[in-house]
Amino acid sequence: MKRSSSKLSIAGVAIVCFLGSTACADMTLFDMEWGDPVTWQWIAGTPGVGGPGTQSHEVSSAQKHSGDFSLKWRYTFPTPVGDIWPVIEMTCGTGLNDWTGATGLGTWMYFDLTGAKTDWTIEPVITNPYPTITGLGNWNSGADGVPNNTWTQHVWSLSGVSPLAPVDHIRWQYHTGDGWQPISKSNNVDIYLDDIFLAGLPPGPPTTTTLVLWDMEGPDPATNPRVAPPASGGTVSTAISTAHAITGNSSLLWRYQLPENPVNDTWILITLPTPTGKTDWTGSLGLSAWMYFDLTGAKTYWTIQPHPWNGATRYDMGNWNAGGGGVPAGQWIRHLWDYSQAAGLDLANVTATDWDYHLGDGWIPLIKAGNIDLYLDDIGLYGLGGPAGIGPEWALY
Ligand SMILES: [Ca+2]
Ligand SMILES: [Ca+2]
Repeated sequence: MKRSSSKLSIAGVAIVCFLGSTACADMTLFDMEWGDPVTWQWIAGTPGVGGPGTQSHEVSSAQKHSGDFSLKWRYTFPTPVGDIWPVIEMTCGTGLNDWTGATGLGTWMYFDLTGAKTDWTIEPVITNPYPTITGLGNWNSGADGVPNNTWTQHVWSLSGVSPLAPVDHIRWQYHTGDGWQPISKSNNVDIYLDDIFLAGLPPGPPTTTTLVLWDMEGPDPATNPRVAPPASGGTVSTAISTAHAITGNSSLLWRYQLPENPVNDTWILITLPTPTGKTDWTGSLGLSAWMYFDLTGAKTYWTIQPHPWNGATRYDMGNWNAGGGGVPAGQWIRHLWDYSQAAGLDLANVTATDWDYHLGDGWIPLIKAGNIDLYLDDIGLYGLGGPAGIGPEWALY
């Protein structure tokens, strides 16, 4: 499935001021007017009381804090439930991943709990590379006396949270029931989010940009796909594919055909030569890559790690562990690597980048046969000053 082409342009960025503010110092990351920035998943629930239910989401006009739309998150109960303690979670990109200078992360929320009797808590968790995961604290509506069915704003402090650049994802965790007041309704509980914003930033568009080196719209740029010993064998191939794309029509499919079932702890790599004329990476802060892991039927952890080359030297930019970060397969994920672990890398002449991909990784073996597919798209340099024609980083969403 191709990712929707919803993009947030500079013209679409809203600067929101609130009562009492003397300066316009909040920046909206998501106004939900332009498409769905969110991927959603269950992370936990309490089975046995009517089952775990289901959740869904859509951009909706039913309730909105600004404009015409908000993001509606529906939790459907199969039957009336007693004291259930579901934890549901959604993940979205950050829109703008350089949060330097921001003092808080805020959102507007509307809880349609008509017919329900419950408290609810919500907590954003932000992730940085490597990954660093920081919970910003639960906010409990009951304790704060906030009624349902009204738009409510809350700001979580970013004081002491570091680093604030880059921040690549926000996970929103929502608890209800929570042992205080059980949910006493059947059918749906609807949560609306709108105008997720950073507080404390000066107004104006960000300057951080991404220069895409590989958009995977042309010939396959990968060379030397191979399984490195002592892996369990199998074959690795690459091809340009139209099955998934974050932008344009295609991405790079990196296929690992498993030799047997199961396979334990293997790693493979591909090499992407730096495009001609773009070997000077001076001024960038790191590498950005979009990844889509099709691990359908597999149970595994996986890590990915870029290694830029210059001269005859291969540099290490650090593992990113998707399993440890709780990132699911079957969706586009963006990750940023900065150069802090690539000591000595000469950014003026980067000739290629190896991409190591570990599967299983000693923790949980693969339990499927057939193919493991990884799609890569829009690999580039982030943090550049913004050469003409290169869009703002949040335009990727
Ligand atoms: Ca809106
Ligand atoms: Ca593409």
